[in-house]
Amino acid sequence: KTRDGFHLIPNHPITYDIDLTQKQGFKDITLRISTSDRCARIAFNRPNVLHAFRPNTINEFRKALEIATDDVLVSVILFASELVEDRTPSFCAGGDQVVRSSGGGYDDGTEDVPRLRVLDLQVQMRRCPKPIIAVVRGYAIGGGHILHMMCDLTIAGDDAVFGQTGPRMGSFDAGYGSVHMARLVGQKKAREMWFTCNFYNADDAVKMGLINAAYPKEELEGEVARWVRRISYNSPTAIACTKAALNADEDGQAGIALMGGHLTRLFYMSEEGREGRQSYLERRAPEFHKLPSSR
Ligand code: S0N
Repeated sequence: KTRDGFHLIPNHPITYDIDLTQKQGFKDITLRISTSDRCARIAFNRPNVLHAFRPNTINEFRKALEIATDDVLVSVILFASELVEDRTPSFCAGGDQVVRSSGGGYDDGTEDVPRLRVLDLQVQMRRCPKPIIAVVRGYAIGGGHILHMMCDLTIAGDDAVFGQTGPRMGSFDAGYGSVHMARLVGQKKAREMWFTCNFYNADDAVKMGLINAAYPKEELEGEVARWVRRISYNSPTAIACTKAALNADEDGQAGIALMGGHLTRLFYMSEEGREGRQSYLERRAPEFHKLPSSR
């Protein structure tokens, strides 16, 4: 450990001591927590289809994200994928085209109506106060590419491949998948990615600002650990408020409401906030004038 408290030792990957996958009955994902590194890892686990997602995958992901968000021992959340021997590495190959329905969404028989559940996950990620880091090995394609863009940071192995395929296979995301991409890489590059459906390697992605860093795949887990330790050493409230501010720029009224929620939570902890509640409970007029004015 260094003087300011975080490990700089390379190749010292995170060890996970709690595995909630079975307890939660997850079939399409895994969920593990490291109490020593204050980190949760949610990983796609459908290697036979390059971790393409079906509605059940997304519903499990949403549940896992809720668990990680509410866990007071977790400071940083990783979105990753399980690596399986003899299978091509992949982060996520987007929506599972086998269960894409002509009824206006994806239908794997687990819900009454076909839905685009991944859009709900995107919003949940924006509202999550904790930093979410995408750890990308192999393909991040289509809706899988959008999910990495929705993460606060993306760290990739040198085998990563990024791209959209929608206009080639009859799909598009006219929400965050387009607008947020343009904020990340600029209008010209975003139009290039969507209109051509070209794929980009990890170096290209770093250069265009699509991801934060790329490492040789053998070193990725150790480097991810260093990012996690560096971030989880810092103030969670400062990070949550900064994330909300950076998102509010794009999220309009919903973004401002989230910022406002953080403010109210902090205000509740102030002398002024406490005096308001106390005076009500004691059936007396509030004595805000006796407190130092913060204006
Ligand atoms: C990734 C590609 C280029 C890899 O090619 P490669 O290495 O040759 O492997 P394959 O042999 O093609 O694949 C291995 C096995 O995996 C299966 N598979 C791969 N991707 C999918 C998939 N998306 N759905 C189902 N199966 C998949 C292959 O079939 C193969 O299986 P086997 O071994 O049995 O033959 C290449 O695989 C590729 O191009 N994949 C398709 C990528 C794609 O187009 N994804 C979907 C894009 N669209 C979305 O994601 C829409 C998502 C969405 O829900 C949405 C809706 C509204 C608004 C926004 C969104 C959003 O985008 O988020």
